[in-house]
Amino acid sequence: MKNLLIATLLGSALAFPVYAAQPAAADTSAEVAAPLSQGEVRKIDLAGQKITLRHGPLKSVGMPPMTMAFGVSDAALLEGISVGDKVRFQVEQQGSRYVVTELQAAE
Ligand SMILES: [Cu+2]
Repeated sequence: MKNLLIATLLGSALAFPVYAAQPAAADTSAEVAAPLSQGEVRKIDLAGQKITLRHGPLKSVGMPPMTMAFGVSDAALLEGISVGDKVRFQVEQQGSRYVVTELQAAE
């Protein structure tokens, strides 16, 4: 009886990682899109590599909705983005600064 129980536990322990690995491998696009926050562009400072966004709640850094300026990790992120655009973005806290690390226009 004990052997049967152990065999069952071992069987399920071995089976789970196999099932878990399949959706994770096939679902990389959803994984990237999920953490993005919603915002609207208020101001773009190309030279200063800054963007002012009116944003919704930012769960990744624990921030309520507001309008504020962010640094941008790469000036190329600002290309093709205009004031008034609705955007999806990702923010990272770097010391006392909040930096946009991902930015894309939202429909
Ligand atoms: Cu904010």
